[in-house]
Amino acid sequence: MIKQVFVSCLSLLTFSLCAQTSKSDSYIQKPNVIFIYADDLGYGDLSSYGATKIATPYLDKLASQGVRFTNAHSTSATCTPSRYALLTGEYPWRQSGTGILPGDAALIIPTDKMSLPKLFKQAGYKTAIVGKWHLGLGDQVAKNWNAEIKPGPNEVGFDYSFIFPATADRVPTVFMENHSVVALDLSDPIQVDYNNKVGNDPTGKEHPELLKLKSSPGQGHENTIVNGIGRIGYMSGGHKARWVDEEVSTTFLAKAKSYIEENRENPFFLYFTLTEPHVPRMPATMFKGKSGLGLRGDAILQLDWTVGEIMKQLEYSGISDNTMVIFSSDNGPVLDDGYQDEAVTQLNGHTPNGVLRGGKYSVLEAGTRIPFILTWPKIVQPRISSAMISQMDLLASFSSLLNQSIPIGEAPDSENTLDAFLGKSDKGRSVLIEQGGNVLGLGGTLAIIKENWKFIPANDGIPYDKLIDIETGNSSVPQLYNLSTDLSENNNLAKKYPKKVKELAALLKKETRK
Ligand code: NG6
Ligand code: CA
Repeated sequence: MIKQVFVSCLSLLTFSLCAQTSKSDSYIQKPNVIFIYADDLGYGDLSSYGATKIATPYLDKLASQGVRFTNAHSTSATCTPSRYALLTGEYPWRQSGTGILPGDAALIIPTDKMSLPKLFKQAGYKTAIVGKWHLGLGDQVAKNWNAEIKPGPNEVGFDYSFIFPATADRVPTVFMENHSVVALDLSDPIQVDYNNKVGNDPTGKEHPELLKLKSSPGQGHENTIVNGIGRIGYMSGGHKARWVDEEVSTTFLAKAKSYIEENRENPFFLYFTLTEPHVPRMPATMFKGKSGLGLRGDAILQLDWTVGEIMKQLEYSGISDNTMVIFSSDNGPVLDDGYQDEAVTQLNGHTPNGVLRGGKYSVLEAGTRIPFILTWPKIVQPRISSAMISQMDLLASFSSLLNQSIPIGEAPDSENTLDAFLGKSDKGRSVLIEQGGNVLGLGGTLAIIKENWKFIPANDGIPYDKLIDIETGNSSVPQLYNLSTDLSENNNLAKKYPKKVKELAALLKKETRK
């Protein structure tokens, strides 16, 4: 097709056809980009990553059409810091206040900071976020939810936003379109408070008999009840605006699909951030009971189906060939993260971690080594890659693909590993720092990986969190693992290789001081 246009351009020598040629060429270089972000999906949760107790056919198909990475990382073992790094190209632990945010937090990304969506805008793209945000809104905690709230995702670089503010288990349980709550009713104003009860809505603590999903003892989630589920934080009002959990994912899907169709003629970047399988797991009724693994498994089936629907939409809009779809997760898996949803009792032998040790909140590999699939039918050949890549590197890599410069001092930790992302090279980054966390939202231990050697410094954190049944990776002695032969981090080689320990300890110090 392009060749044909080029030939007729030569023969006719008309300016308009020549212009068309260059437009087609540049369009090839400007794929639409959809980044699909799952929430708490583990390295072993997809059948394309070895799961045998659950089938994820749509994601498996995606994996078979592009590069499936086995050594891909989020920066952190919890949500807010991983998302901060993805969007800014900066390790989150360089800034304070980047731990798990409450639902009323102020925006933590300065609006004058370079960001992934701003890079796309600079390159002439339309940009949108549809889904979970969890990076704060407005310039202070106290805010009027019944008026416009700024700054937020739009000021960080998204032309269009349709989000929920924090997590599915935190108030306010409402959608926001650009600066306003959807279905706002000024006669029933919304109030949010994370310290004191507001309004008369029952709480999970006072009225556990009203819950359709029971909270786990000792794990919070017993404040305001919305849709039969106790949440973290209190809210009152906004009864028409409150979401129904079973509809959250399909609402996001509908928005994403229409955004794709409306923008099929121009390059766009869509940051599509789904909530599955984060708690509370309450998928659409058509998925309930379908996986045989309880609601967590059902939520994964819903996630898989949603990805399939996006792929169908791309076909329908006629843009699948030149659309890059990236699928990943913000941190590793957890079973009981605050609700008794049978994730533990109906696990049925499923291993959300795959062969990895640890899980969400952990500095061991299962905390931050996550599924990562990249497809771009026109350009990328299917394969499996073991290159070490980080979500944080997308910013510098897209700046290279799109020929855009990043201002000096911005995105300081983002490395251009474009060839690795496109499956053309096995060389990703050579050094990576991983950040653990904990349920209180505080930044956790930092570990460093260099050429498959991983070092975790001695620290005084708890080694095992019994509430969530996860090994944190903390230990009072230094740990050294050779990931090329011991991906499960079973053999601590620190005593055997003191020189390696010294080298990596020094490198970690140097990198964190930068
Ligand atoms: C923790 C919550 C957990 C989950 C997590 C955020 C408790 C005890 N646990 O504080 O349920 O909401 O925050 O998850 O409150 S994340 O994936 O968004 O980081
Ligand atoms: Ca998460």
